Amino acid sequence: MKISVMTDILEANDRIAAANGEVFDKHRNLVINLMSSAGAGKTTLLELTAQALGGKLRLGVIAGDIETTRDSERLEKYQLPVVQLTTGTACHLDANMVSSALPHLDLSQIDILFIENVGNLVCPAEFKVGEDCKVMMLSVTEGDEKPLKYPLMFRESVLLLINKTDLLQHTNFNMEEAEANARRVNPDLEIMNTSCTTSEGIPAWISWLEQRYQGRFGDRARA
Ligand SMILES: Nc1nc2c(ncn2[C@@H]2O[C@H](COP(=O)(O)OP(=O)(O)O)[C@@H](O)[C@H]2O)c(=O)[nH]1
Ligand SMILES: [Mg+2]
Repeated sequence: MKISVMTDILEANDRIAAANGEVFDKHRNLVINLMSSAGAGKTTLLELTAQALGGKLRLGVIAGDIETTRDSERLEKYQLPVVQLTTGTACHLDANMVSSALPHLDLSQIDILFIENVGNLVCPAEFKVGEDCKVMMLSVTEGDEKPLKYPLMFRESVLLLINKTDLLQHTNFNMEEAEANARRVNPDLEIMNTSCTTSEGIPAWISWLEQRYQGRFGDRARA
């Protein structure tokens, strides 16, 4: 007898993710599952996003980490509702963990909810959490071959942010090679180059978010 433990786990997860998705739809929340390896710049990007978009759209964050409330402390400075999930040993957020955060957020007061996943280039991509879409970051210090080595996250994402472009000159990261590798894995992937230090690409990211929100829910005015 063959027991497909992973299949069962993912099916159970998908059911909870679908229920989360219904809650998000009801509240007109655009939910972005933001993934990367540790240190690529997710929290820094969210800090910049809060500065740029804070007055226009109401943002909220669920931040996942193995330990500590460091990220939520950084983000709370921007007057955002933030819930920190510490996973203990788990290397990703799953739908059940995200569901447990929802009672701590007033979703009716949020337009875009970011789920900053645990820093890991593998596991987070396997789990739906009820998001509208997955967005990933790859920083130029990580290597341009990573899409080929860790294809799932690149395949599952709709947008790839290649971050830390300010450090390009100090690395052997080849931008064209990285983009070609990413598109080999996912031909539909949108790609933007960003630097949270120089703000290169940040306006394009902000426009992308605004358009995604509009495409999903129209104008911000609520029914
Ligand atoms: N040079 C450079 N450093 C960055 C950039 N984005 C983030 N960092 C730095 O990278 C480190 C990790 O960033 P953080 O946002 O905590 O990454 P996270 O683990 O993905 O949330 C911090 O020291 C940031 O200041 C960038 O675009 N350029
Ligand atoms: Mg972080």
